[in-house]
Amino acid sequence: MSDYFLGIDSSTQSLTGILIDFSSYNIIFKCSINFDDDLPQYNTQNGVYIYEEGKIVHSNPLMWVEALEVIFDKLVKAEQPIEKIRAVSGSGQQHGTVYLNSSFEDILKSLNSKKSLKEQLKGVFSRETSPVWMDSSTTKQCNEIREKIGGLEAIVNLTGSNTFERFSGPQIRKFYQQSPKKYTKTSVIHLVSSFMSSILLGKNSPIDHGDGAGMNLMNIKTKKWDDRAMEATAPNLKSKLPPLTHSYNIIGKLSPYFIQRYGFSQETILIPWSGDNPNSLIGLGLIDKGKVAISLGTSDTYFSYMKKLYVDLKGEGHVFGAPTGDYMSLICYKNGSLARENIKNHFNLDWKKFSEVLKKTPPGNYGKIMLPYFLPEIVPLVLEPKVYRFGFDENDLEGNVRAIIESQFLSMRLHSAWIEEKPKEIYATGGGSANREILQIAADIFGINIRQFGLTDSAALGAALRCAKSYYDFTKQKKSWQEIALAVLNNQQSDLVTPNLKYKPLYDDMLVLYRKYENFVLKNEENPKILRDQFLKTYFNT
Ligand code: XUL
Repeated sequence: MSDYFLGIDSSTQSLTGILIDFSSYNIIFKCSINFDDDLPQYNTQNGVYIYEEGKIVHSNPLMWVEALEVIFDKLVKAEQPIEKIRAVSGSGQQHGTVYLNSSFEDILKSLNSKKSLKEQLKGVFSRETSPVWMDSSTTKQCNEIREKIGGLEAIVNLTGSNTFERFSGPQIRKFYQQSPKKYTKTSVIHLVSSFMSSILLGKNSPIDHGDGAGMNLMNIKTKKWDDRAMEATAPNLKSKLPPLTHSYNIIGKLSPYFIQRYGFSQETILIPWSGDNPNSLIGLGLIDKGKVAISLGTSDTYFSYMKKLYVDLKGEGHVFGAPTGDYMSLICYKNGSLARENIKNHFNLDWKKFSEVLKKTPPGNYGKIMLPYFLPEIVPLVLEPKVYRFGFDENDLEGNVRAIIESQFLSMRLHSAWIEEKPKEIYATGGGSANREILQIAADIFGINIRQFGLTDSAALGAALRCAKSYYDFTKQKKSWQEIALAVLNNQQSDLVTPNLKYKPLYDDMLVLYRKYENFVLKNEENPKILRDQFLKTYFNT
């Protein structure tokens, strides 16, 4: 008999469900709900609400709940074998926080399967909207928490990351400082992942070590909530945080609501939801050393599996828990797909035309360099959005198209240098990874092969694979992570994008130039104009 596993990804712009059949290792159902298009009543733009020129970015937790209901309705409509789904898990955009009042758990425990979730859950929030990972309005709180813990090295060593504007701890502190009454009325604070997991569980779900590490509240070594970090963040926080758990634990059975309403089996188990990046680690099979992934989605991320804990004392990168129980390193960019789309839309291009321009323009882009801070940026930290162009202006179609892509990967190569595990091959995921021309530039800049998969939803797939691992371990038919992840992954169509090594010296030099422009703009260092002239002479004979 077949075993089916369901993985759900609650991401910034959409909610996706993937159902895998573990007898054939195939994905048998996939469905995505786009928040802007499919749930227009919430009035989001790219899944979020943006205030104060991009500094404050929130979303609507009730919208995520409604999207979950739509996915389940679609599973039923498509006559999928819901009663044979053995386990469910999920993936959430990281760092976002959901604030709930004391009615939350009681309501979850007594859900009426004749009524919608949305209808029954609309009164459970002590804060109507949720700050998400795109928010960068907590610099003050970041400084306060870091100072209380003892400075940069102390907070990095304790939590695996510097304090970051989007991280949950600084966000919670801001809420406590600005709305103390509402903070007091908050009984529990969830991450997006553990909030969605709670709904399926029918009570408060624990937070897993993967996503818990993105809060500046968990001790990265012991994987426990840290008293000092909680005290530095907000009073009585300990009583408002759910417990932590291993990502592969079974946290219970699916709530009766889903059994009655959608026809799931009473035996369906739940694996805790995790962050989208830890899930993608599994979805891409990054379970041994030397493998690195780039995810080109709303955020662009660069991440790798780590056997041993290794932190970035410079404070730009992060260490999260990996769903295997080990660690992962990550850097994250806010100017990912929205920055690419900005240029595409500015010149009225479609993706096909965008790719054609990439194909016909030369590596090195005649020395045209862009610092693409359309939105505030995380790496390097830029709080005031502004796009800088050197050697061209905003009307130069070809220059802009190539510059946005080159700048994104030059920045990625530059700021990932702290990660000790040097990649032998890079796996690509996320919507942007479907574009071969973009990946060709990435391969040339890194000088490494890039594997492009047909399936771009590695976070939802990772959640489904985590279900399979826990289910088989639990039913005593233990399977290794390799067996689980590679079985499905090897079934996916994939293509290798090989670097053109002829361009290695050019991109090595361009990287130096890019770094100098970054330092010129952000650290007031010298204008590298002379170096740019030399670059032009060497590679473009001008
Ligand atoms: C990672 C991060 C983003 C979000 C949204 O630290 O902030 O990648 O998880 O995808």
